[in-house]
Amino acid sequence: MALGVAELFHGLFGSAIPSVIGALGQRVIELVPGGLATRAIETLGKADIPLLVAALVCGSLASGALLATLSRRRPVAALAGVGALWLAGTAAALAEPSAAALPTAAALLVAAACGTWVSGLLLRAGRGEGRDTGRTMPGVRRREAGSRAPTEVGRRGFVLLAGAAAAAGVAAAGAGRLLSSREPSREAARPLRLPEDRPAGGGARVHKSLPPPPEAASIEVRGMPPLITPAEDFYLIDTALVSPRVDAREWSLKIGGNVENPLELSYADLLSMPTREADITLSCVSNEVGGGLVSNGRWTGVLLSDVLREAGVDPRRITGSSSQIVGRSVDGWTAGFRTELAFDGREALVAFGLNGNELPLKHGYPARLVVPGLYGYVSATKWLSEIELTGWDFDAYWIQRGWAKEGPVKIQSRIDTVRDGETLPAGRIPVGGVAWAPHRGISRVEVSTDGGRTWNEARLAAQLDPDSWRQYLYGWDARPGRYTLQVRATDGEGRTQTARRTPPHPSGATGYHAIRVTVV
Ligand SMILES: Nc1nc2c(c(=O)[nH]1)N[C@H]1C(S)=C(S)[C@@H](COP(=O)(O)O)O[C@H]1N2
Ligand SMILES: [Mo]
Repeated sequence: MALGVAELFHGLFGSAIPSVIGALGQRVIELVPGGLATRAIETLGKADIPLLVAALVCGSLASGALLATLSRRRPVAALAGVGALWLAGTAAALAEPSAAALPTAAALLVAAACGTWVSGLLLRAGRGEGRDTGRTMPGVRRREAGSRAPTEVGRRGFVLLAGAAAAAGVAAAGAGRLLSSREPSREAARPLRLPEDRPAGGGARVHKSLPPPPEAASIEVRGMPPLITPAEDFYLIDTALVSPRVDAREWSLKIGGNVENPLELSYADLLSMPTREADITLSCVSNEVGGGLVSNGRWTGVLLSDVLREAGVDPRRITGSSSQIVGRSVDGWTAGFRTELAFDGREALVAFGLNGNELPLKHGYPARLVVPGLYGYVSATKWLSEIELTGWDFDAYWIQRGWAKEGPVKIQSRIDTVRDGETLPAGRIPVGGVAWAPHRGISRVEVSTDGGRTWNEARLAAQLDPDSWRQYLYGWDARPGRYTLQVRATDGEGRTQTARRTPPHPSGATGYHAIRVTVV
């Protein structure tokens, strides 16, 4: 009942009174050690959040039951327990950046009171039931002498009352969910509309778009991932239990900290700056060798360096106290990287478009950072609300949880067209996939079919951009037998992937992707 009423308040008042289950879940996500959190995401996949919510609801119901039981003998202790639960829920909710303190505390107090009141009602009804001694017809009960039970409803009555209470709780929760889902909701991204370009000679406002990828950049073979990952297939990693829903008309991006000229840009301001498209492969530090936490997007955005220059940042005058660029999200998440990287020529973007559309909600609408060559956890802040220049001593979200301070993407390659454990007919087998080393590009990919003793040069598709992954294909003339296939790539600077196997923690996995196949 308490949870239901809390959820109803959330539905009525939106993010000012956060969902208590949502907030508790969020705190659990933040408190579990980094490695464990990533592991959970990887092993549970998309089920991680439903499972977490289910666990929290069950836990809450169990603690309610415990307290109700306790209250029969020790009502004061039980009431203190209710107070503790209220405190925990309120603390969790108030840690949400959007929470309004007094209304939240008050709403949760009302919710806790509702729960306590209903429990009391049920307990008194149950007590009448419990002290019943006679074997009489259903619904007719004798009261034990001296019992203070004010109601005497019988077993059926009790079940009815409990059922009604449960139904009311569930209904309140359902109504709350329904109401909160009416907030600006758009799961599917709309086409990105940029303001009109000024006529030629009319000024600096330019929107640079890219031509469609050349055909030579794609190799058409079954199992090859598309050169540009469709937005709905783009890998997804974040700590948000529910994606923040930001209204772009009310949103703004602050650029502050140690800058000459702190500023605040509206969505319209941002879109009317010179924009460009860039093909950038984004990957997660927790991606295992051969894993799927990597995708290639065609991003639209404004150069981060342009935004920083607007704020008076001079790349020749970066000092200790402006050596880190920290991106802050509306949900409080942070990521940081060296300020130089915004000015070294790479297309670090404040991005608001993906594959020609607005950013999907899950990928950071209305704006996020994308920095070629850096893992997402140090750079790719979604639902971006602030860019702050600060000292290197500030540790962002995942750094506080034990991941490496700097997150350059390690060169990696993956076999996609053949799967581990597959049985294939003898003959020519296309062994292909993708290799990436943003922002250095890929110059060579080799495939081994004998467990790494000999290596064969793979054919490379044209390099779309050094920031993008590159497709490769090796035509393997396979005879029957059992084989271990491996792949390794060399980057644009001539450095070849290391064979040494290291786990994702703390700075990204290394080693060759290896799969076993049987040829018959
Ligand atoms: N606000 C916010 N931004 C975030 C994260 C997050 O948890 N919260 N996760 C980061 C991590 S670890 C990665 S790998 C990328 C993933 O971006 P995607 O979900 O769009 O693929 O987003 C980054 N940006
Ligand atoms: Mo990540």
